[in-house]
Amino acid sequence: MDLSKRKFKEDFKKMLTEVYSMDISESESTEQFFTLGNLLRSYSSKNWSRTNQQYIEKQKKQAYYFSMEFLLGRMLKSNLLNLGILDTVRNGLQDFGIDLEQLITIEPDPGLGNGGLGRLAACFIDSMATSEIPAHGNGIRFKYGLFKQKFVNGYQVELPENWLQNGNVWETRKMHAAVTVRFYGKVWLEQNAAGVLEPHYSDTQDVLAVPYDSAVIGYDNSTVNTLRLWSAEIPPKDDITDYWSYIHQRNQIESISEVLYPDDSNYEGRLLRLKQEYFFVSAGIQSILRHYKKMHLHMNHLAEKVAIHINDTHPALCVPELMRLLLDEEHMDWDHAWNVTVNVMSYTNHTIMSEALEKWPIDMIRSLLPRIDQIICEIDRRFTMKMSTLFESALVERTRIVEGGNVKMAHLAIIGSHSVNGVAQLHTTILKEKVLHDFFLIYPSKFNNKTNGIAQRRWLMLANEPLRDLIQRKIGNEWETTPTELNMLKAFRDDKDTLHELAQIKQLNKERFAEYIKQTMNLEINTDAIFDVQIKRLHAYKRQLLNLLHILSLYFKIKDDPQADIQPRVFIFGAKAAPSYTYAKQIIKLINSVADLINQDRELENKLKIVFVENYGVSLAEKIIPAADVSEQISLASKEASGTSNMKLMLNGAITLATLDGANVEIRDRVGDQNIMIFGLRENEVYQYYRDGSYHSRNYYERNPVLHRILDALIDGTIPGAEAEGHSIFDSLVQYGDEYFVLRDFDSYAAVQERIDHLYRDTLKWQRMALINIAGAGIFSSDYTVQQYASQIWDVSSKVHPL
Ligand code: 26W
Repeated sequence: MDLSKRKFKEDFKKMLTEVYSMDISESESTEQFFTLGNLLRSYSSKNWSRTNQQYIEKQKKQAYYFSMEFLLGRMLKSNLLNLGILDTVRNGLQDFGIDLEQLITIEPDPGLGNGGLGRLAACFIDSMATSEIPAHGNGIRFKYGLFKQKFVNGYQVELPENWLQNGNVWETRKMHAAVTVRFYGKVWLEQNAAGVLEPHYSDTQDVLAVPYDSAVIGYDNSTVNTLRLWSAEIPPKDDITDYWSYIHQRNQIESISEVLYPDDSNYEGRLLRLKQEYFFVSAGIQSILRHYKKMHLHMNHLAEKVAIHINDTHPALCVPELMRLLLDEEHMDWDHAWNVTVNVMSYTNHTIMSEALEKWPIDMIRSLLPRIDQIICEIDRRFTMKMSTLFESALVERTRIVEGGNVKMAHLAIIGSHSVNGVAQLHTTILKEKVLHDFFLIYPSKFNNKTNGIAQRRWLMLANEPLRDLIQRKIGNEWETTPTELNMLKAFRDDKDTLHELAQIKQLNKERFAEYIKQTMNLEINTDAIFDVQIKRLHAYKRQLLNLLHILSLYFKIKDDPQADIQPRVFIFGAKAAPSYTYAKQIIKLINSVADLINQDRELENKLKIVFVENYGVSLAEKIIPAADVSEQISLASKEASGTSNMKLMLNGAITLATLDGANVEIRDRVGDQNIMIFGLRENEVYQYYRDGSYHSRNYYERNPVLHRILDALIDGTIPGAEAEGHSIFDSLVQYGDEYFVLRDFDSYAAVQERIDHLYRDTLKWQRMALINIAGAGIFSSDYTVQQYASQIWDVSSKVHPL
């Protein structure tokens, strides 16, 4: 938008007076932040309503991205950037003596997600608006986001994250768009006068779903889409007979949108979670149908105007819920309703970890959602009947929805969708050949790949302004909307000045990060050291342990020979563990104890440090990633569906140290073997071990003296404070078979780490690798990913054409 500094300053002063009756000298950061937020709302409001109007007038097909999680991060700077007024506002505020960077910290970081899946949804809505795709987000307005993590004596402690405490400037409560969601009760079918079966309900518990809408502002265009998050409330009543039972009921209902479940890739069959899933699914679909009806088209044509995307299985109830509405409210017959439903729905799988696969006890569904239960059973009946004529019965048994007293949500999503995609090439291949092979036999054409992506606006333009400036000076700014243009940077691969500038920028970012660590953790870190970063959820398959064992090997090397020729390193960790995931929490404690041991040892001063940041999340990622030299992507091959921090770190010039897992494979294809550090078992080797059962981790302990010594350190008192954790982790690796092949991959990992040690000493060579990584990262922009979803899955329009 066009905005002069003079106009902005006027607007800002006026808004401050209107909202707070204050002038600038009296105001504090909080008032200034809310004023700026309100001003941005007013700047985008015209385009927001215009965008919606245009969608209606042109009868545009629209896509709705249903996701339990949207891990947005702070929105102030992102909105300023996308409106094109970041510099104007920064300068204008400066004239008032207000520092934008300080103001930004006033905004709470809404942690409405666990990790990769939630952050992906946030990158997607940014990219959809930027690519002018008519698509919106649909989710839950959790009162409490993912817990705040504290370390107490090295242990993770969880605290509530009350992000709404001071209100959320970006949202608008839309009371007129509220809908009712029904739980429990009895349902029966009766013929009406026209002879059609109609469902009747009694004794239901009704919940009012109230939407809160936020603007999703496109970058450098006039598209403003909507993120709609639902809040659960008690429906208004005018005859309250029992006050206390009313209060009790209200609390019970409000608990539905109270808190995000803190589990990542771990399914727990909690009733409240099932309520949450149905709640936002039912509210979202009802609201979509309401909107559709304004176009006065027949429900048979729904799939021509509406696409619904199921982000992992959490919203899989979309399938029976749309069926319910089409059958019961719109009186369609089963076959037409089913045809419409399958054409509307599409589904993304985000994990092959079997413990993540949702299956709900059918009895639980029957009592909570009686009508949905009937519809699921009917879908299952028709599926098994039809498939039995085409496939062997064992296959039909393995693929049916209701089995062993459980409803398998992935099966429901696959059967009810026209498209099923994985999130990286390798992941999709594993789905087709292994995890979902049975379904691939039945529905080969449903399967497709959409490799994940990241929003380069947040992860480069905002997080790393010095790098953005350098790129702009070298190749202009076409890449901002056509990210593969970053390729042009390759022309500078042998340009010493450019490489030196790159090195300087990295150094600056490292110093900034070091300063932050000094301030927040009172820890000094050597900025000449290699900053070696592993930031992601704590999970055994991601193998933070492998990293830690290697750190211990360096520790012994230096202790044995203080003159050892080792490049100084700072190992940076950021990770939350699910509160119920004991093993992951033990690993956190162990890392913290090793950090204490190493960080307090004067002999290791400036050579080795461990920084385990508390409460890792989007805002911390924005500080760490620009400062990273090495990106640790070391999951056991086949286990990480894609990974997305790998892409963010690459885009910021870190060198990837990786197994050939998830999107790492595609990163390697992009930059070539010389510019990435690959190690470890390949996916086929892992499966070979599974087949022949020939991995015996104890042999590695017994036969490898380096490993032997490191593992002994876990149990012989070398690491004070973590005796119990050390023993339990030792046992998991040596005694109980080392499920994720940590010991098997150790040598290969240590060997590439040593190569990194040497490579880093040649600054020009290192920066050349960094440059090639930055140049190759464009293809991993979520702009391309969503453009592919738009054209290949949703069949909705977009501005930029896919690759
Ligand atoms: C019901 C418990 C539960 C909770 C969350 C099961 C599964 C999940 C998510 C699917 C876990 C997740 O976030 N998966 C990650 O998704 C990212 C985005 O596609 C990928 O980059 C990561 O590799 C994958 O682990």
